[in-house]
Amino acid sequence: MTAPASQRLSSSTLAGLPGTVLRPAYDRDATRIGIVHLGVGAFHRAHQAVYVEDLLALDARWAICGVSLNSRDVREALQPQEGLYTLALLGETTQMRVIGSVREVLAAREQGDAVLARLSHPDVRLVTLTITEKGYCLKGEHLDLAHADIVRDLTTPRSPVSAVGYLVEGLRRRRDAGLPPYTVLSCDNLPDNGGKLRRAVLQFAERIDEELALWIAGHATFPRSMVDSITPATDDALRERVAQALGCADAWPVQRERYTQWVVEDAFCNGRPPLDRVGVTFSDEIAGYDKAKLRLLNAPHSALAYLGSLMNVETVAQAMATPVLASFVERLMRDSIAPNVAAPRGFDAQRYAGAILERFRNPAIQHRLLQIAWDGSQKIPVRLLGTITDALAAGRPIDRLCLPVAGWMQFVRRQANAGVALVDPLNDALVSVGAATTGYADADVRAFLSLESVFAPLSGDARFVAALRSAYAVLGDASPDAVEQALADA
Ligand code: CS2
Repeated sequence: MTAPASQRLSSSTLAGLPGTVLRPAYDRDATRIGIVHLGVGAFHRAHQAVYVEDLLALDARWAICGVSLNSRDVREALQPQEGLYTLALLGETTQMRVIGSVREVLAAREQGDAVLARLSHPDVRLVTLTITEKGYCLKGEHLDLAHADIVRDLTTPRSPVSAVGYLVEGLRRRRDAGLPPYTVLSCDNLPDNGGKLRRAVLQFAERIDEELALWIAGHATFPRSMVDSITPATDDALRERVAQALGCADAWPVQRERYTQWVVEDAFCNGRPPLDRVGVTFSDEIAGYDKAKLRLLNAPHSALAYLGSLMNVETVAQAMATPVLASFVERLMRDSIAPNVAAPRGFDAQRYAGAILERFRNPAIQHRLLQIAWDGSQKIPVRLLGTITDALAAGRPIDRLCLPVAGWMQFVRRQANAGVALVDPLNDALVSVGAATTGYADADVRAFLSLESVFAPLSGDARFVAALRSAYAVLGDASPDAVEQALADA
């Protein structure tokens, strides 16, 4: 019997779901929370939590406590559903799967003590994170000691608000209780994500307790990882599809393409879940993988986001169906980025680029360019500027690589002039730079380059400045026609 749509997804509606809907293949009540995840957003729920879903059928000790650091929205949506939610796997047909691996959801701003209690629980042996680039509070390679959350947490480290603050306080409690530390596994799109997080945690810990910093350095590990799966944001159309398929309501389903990859450095300090048995690759060559993915998938994504939005295109698949954008992005990947990707062993950059282009073309995925455009000030450096730096060092051309960077500037300018706020932690600074632009490349590019956290140290390189100015000038008034012409010529 199918549950009526007025009902909500929960353990009591689970048994009545149609047979086509996959559901937990293990006894949820017998699982124990062994993972705390900071940043329980759609990406985590569509990616790592699904690997853990498979893992729980093999080993019941790794259920997840999902923590939202800033909002209570996920808790409010999932608590009435006992943590259950639907994953829609998009392809020629859509497979609905109810995921049960998130056993608890906490909103840290209101439940800080409960988060710290979880972090210091002996059963918890792994902390994973998807807090996006800005959540690391970095300035270049180091912790930004002037960041408001870090300043606050250094003053009151026992009641933190930042991810780094929580990690350190959790580790302090464990040390004091005689417990081993947890493995800290970053799952964000940052080059050397584990290394960056380790440095940030140690820099923070050193400032409050040097002994603690030494203990963390000596005992805790911070494996690097590379995560990949295209995950369009949830919208009402998805909620509707899920309600139709399940016969009951799910307040916050998630969706993603079928393709998924998770490569993790094999460096666990407190037990390693057998993730390799559920599709995760353990590797010691992670640095090559994360760079290749950031440069050959995320950078072209950002290029499409800014240049495509200027052309009034809405989704990645639509951009790929627009010949001038599709052929530009392919040249960008194959001719300008691939030569700057130092390949891991056995890795074929051209084949990898081809597979990514195929994924971008997938018409079953409505991945909005404006979603990818979020947080440009954080994404541009890790996605594009590293490639430009390497190309300059190797004496390779950078003109084409500068076009998406100029596209971002023009996008910011357009939004600022239209009075539309940007989803970006640097919104205020960007809007004031964008609103003061004149349309003259020299002055405008100079103003953008003064955004130190984005462009230093590259802004001091005369070759970069000149190429960026030309790219900005070539985009002209950034009207759809002007952008189209610029792309055709690039
Ligand atoms: C995208 C990524 O929104 C974005 O910035 O580039 O979320 C991308 O879809 C994923 O990294 C794919 O693994």
